[in-house]
Amino acid sequence: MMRTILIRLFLISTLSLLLSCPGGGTGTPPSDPNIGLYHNYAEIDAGLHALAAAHPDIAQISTIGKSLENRDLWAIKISDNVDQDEDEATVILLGTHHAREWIAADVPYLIAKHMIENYATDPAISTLIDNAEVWVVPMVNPDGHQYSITNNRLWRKNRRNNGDGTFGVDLNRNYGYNWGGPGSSGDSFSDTYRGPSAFSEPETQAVRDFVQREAPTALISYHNFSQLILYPWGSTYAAPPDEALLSDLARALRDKIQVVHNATYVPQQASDLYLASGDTIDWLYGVLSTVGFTIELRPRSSFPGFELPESEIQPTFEENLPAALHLIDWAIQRHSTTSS
Ligand code: 0X9
Ligand code: CA
Ligand code: ZN
Repeated sequence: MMRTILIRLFLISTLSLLLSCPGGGTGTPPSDPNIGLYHNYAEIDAGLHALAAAHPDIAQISTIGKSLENRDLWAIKISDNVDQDEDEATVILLGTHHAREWIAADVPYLIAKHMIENYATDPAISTLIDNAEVWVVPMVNPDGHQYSITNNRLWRKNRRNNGDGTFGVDLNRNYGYNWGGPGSSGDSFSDTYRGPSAFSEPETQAVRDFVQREAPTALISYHNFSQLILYPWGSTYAAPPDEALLSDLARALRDKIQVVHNATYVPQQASDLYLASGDTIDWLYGVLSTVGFTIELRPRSSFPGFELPESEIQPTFEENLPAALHLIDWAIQRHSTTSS
């Protein structure tokens, strides 16, 4: 009798543990805001400022707006004559729209750091920086990221108080192209809640205004997980007008990633993963006709899912660096043939 109860208790607690952690890990809130080798908001803030202070000739800090909880959305611009807006190709790297996707902040942050710190010694990098304006915004959703550290490791959305007892809007369903279409939810409790209207959130408004101002030639939005390189469309199965160009570029990025640590990232149209409406890349491509990719970083599968061990930060950065550099190089070529 006692044994049956114990077994039952064991089964119930195991089951509820599994249910509470769709990412496959423990899902327990870390008590310490220090997240080891991952960078929290304060560390990225300080790190970006230190980089700009040490390399004022090629790196400049600015804020593109504020989050709902009033955190600055920091951007670092990397270019020669960094204080001038030159007629050069512009490439934007965006990180962490989704709170629990910590690696998606570290990868663009480490790419920015690497480019700045190797400008003086690596001719391939100095050529790119001399001919392009690279903007990196490592954390589009700092409020959610912080909440995923302090309260709920698997939090996804921002921290909007929806006024009905629920919190959060999915920033990657809040952009204003085909907003409200398939693969987004009108239910405020849902993890893919699109918000009350397109661009209802200060974070997506800030990205919209910033991207429109800078008019990039190409953009990457980092997410995890699954190891995918996704190109538009995401909200329809229809082929994008530039399908050949987009799939060729996605395969080139795949190859650049693969040679580093032999990791497989699969290039595909975003809707072939699943339909989702209101994401960054569909808006970018649909409204501005700009080439963009969602890169889903490590790991490959739901074990360990979002809870990627910190030992994988460095290799994930290393394999994504040459892909980002390749896209910058591509943007420089494209800019030189489309302008003048
Ligand atoms: O669902 C998302 O927003 C992205 N995946 S994640 O697991 N990081 O949340 C993918 C967005 C890509 N767009 C489409 N599939 N339409
Ligand atoms: Ca410049
Ligand atoms: Zn994501």
